[in-house]
Amino acid sequence: PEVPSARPGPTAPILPPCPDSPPGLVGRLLIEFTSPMPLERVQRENPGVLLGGRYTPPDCTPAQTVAVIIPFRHREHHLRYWLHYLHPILRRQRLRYGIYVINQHGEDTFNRAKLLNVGFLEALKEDAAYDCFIFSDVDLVPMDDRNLYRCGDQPRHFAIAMDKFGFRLPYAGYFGGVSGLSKAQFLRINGFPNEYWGWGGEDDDIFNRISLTGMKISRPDIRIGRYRMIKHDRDKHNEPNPQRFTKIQNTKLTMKRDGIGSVRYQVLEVSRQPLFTNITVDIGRPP
Ligand code: UDH
Ligand code: NGS
Repeated sequence: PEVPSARPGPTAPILPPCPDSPPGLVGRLLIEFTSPMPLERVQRENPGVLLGGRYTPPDCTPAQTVAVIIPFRHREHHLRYWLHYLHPILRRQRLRYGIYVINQHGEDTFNRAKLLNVGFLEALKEDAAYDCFIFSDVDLVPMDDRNLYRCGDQPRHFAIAMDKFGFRLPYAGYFGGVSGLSKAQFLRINGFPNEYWGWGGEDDDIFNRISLTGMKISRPDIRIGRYRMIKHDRDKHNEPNPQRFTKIQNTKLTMKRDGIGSVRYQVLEVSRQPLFTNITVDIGRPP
């Protein structure tokens, strides 16, 4: 018979550190966006995910706490596919994580990078333990679960082989789609620019910030960093920004004043859904 321990046990079990290479990954995945994806189904299939889209592995202690930040407006059906595919992947990767959808209020011009800055600050308000930030477009799903959504000693670019680019980088300095920075790396570049209204260039500005601060981008193997993008038409109120080409020439000057230290916004609603936290925010409009 079991002999009860003489000493009082700890309140929570002490779990071993999560392994560097998680067991139980499956590798290449079949990703498709054909049949509709009801949220109720995604919820049913992810019972381990806690309110607000939080998850902690039951069997080990992760080294990092990862906030996944998604810039968002009017893409509900993309979000359902994203949640359907990503929750099981992140779980198999043995991550402690939370999902933050940063929803731009109103119909003024979209501003992806500013929403990502908001996500960084608001995730930290939810949980000061976040030390790794993964910034993901809502329409990008990894095709291989060995593409681990965690941070390293350099900023990481995950979406390096997208189907729409023939599974290659479109250009050497491409940093769009899905990227990850530790809290320290993010603060070192003063976060992301707030002044790119409309489509294009903000990811190149972030690339410049990283290079200018002497960091190097880390990328997975090209056979592993594969992505499917959900096909869509150009959104309303996110037209190509005609100023983007001149702006990316000036990152060195602008990054000191424009970034996480200067972001102004107003949170309108924080709503903890079963599979994600939805933060609706007024980020203003272009000057
Ligand atoms: N996003 C929204 N809502 C918008 C605009 C952008 O949620 O109205 C978010 C979303 O996470 C998206 C990301 O910002 O994945 C990047 O924006 P994007 O998807 O517009 O950028 P992308 O380069 O598409 O993927 C540009 C238009 C391509 C039109 C191609 C027509 N065949
Ligand atoms: C570059 C854009 C990036 C964009 C990339 C891929 O030209 O912001 O194309 O775009 N830079 C500028 O416009 C300065 S895509 O083919 O995904 O629409 O991410």
